[in-house]
Amino acid sequence: MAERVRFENVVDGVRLGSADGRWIESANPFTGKPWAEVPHCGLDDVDRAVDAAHKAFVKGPWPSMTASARGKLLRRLGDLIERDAARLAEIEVKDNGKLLAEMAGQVRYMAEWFHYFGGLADKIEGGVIPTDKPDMFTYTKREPLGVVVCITPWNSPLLLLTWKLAPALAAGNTIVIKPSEFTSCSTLAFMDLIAEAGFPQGVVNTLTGFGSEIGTALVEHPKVAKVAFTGGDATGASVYAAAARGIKHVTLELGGKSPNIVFADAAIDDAVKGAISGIFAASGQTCIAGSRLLVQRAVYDEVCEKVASFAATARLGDPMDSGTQVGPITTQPQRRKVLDYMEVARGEGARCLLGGGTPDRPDLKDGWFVEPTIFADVSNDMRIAREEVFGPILSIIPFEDDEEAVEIANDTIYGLASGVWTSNIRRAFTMADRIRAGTVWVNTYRAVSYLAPFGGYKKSGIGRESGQHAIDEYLQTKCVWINLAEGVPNPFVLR
Ligand code: TXE
Repeated sequence: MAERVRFENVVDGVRLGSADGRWIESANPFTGKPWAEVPHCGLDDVDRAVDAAHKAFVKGPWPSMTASARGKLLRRLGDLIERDAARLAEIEVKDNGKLLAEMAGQVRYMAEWFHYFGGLADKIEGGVIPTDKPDMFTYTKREPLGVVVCITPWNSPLLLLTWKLAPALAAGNTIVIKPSEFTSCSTLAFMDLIAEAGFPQGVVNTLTGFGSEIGTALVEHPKVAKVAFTGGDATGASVYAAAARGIKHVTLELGGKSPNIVFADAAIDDAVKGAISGIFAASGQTCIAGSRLLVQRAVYDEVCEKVASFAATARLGDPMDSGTQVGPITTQPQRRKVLDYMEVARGEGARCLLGGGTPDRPDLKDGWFVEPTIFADVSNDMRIAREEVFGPILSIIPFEDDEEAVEIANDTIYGLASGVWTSNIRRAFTMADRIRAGTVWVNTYRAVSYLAPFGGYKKSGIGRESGQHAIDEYLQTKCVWINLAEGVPNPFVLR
């Protein structure tokens, strides 16, 4: 048996396995073989992690630390991420099979969130309220919520953690991180940097294990104040229901079936590249995947042909190689799901322009690959146009005019992202107004930033991550009334 790397949790500043000594194997999607193991936590471990976070919230150095000192810790963490980005990215690739080129850039970019929210930490201000009661001095304070649980998925574990962790810590909360059972290693490695940056013990804790075993107990835990979740919509709904039972705050970042709309007046070659990056980057395993390509009939044949021939040149291979353009699917169940959707699309009568199965190459046989796949002549009522696949399958849907484009774009339960390709400025603004989604990209796709809010309309989620207001998701407002008058006039009458 090949040597396995063992990663342990961090609870109250101490590295440890699960209470009952069980482990979960973590497999490399390119080799199909386990390469590491992480603790298989159970219900006892849930209590241990939440208790540590709760203790750190109510006593010790964290609650009495100034906001400026907190900000400094976050900025130092950002610096350490810059230093260690290459190492963390390699761990991430071994776990999730995404391209090293993309992961290295992504991890380096994560530092910006910690620098930015570190800067915001001491700009959280309340206000003085000029109330109608002249003898009262009334002011507001904005305070942290308490223990925040960050539940992250397997597609971009560290980046999606960062979107939660940076604002939550800047606001003064303490944390329990529950990473995906498929990709916990990079999060556990990242915990070394939390310690090195100087965060007090118990401020950030981790809890690895299966969501189905410990997820509900964690969300329902009475000492948890908020859950920040990214994942599938079915799991998101059950997290929301569990949080509701305990009246907890939530942010949910869920799935998408995002429309990427090409008008006949667009720069077609740019639009083709936008369509490719919208669906084949990260092997389509992103919540913002532009999985529905809406193309105006006048350029429909041309766009279908160009997208298919461009995608046909994609180089599948080892995600660690700089020449690889498409890597494997992260998990075996997800690969099965993607392949099943190919059958669904065929059964519904969609026309397969490219791919449609697994690559027939001996060097890829151990990895969890599927071919970049394109279906044309899809209609928006087909399952392939309605359900999130989360893989490299593009559905191309024709439309006649702006009205029909808007109708098809919005005819979805989701509303996470969208793209519009046009050279008409009026059309660009009008589409941006009319598309019901949290992000609209015009003549580009997949741009995100620590400065810009991100989140979903409709079933794509609740709340926003990144940007100034993301910190509000981790704060609550207290109103303080100071009576400056002498005496209490009439205790039986509300003033
Ligand atoms: O994700 P889950 P899965 C979509 C995508 C994918 C589908 C299923 O379509 O095919 O979801 O993926 C934890 N209480 N996305 O099943 O279950 C789990 O351990 C609390 C979109 O892998 O949503 C993991 O840490 N937590 C997406 C996290 O939830 C629970 C990214 C996400 O896993 C839990 C990933 C429970 N009852 C998948 N059950 C995106 N929006 O980017 C599981 N978990």
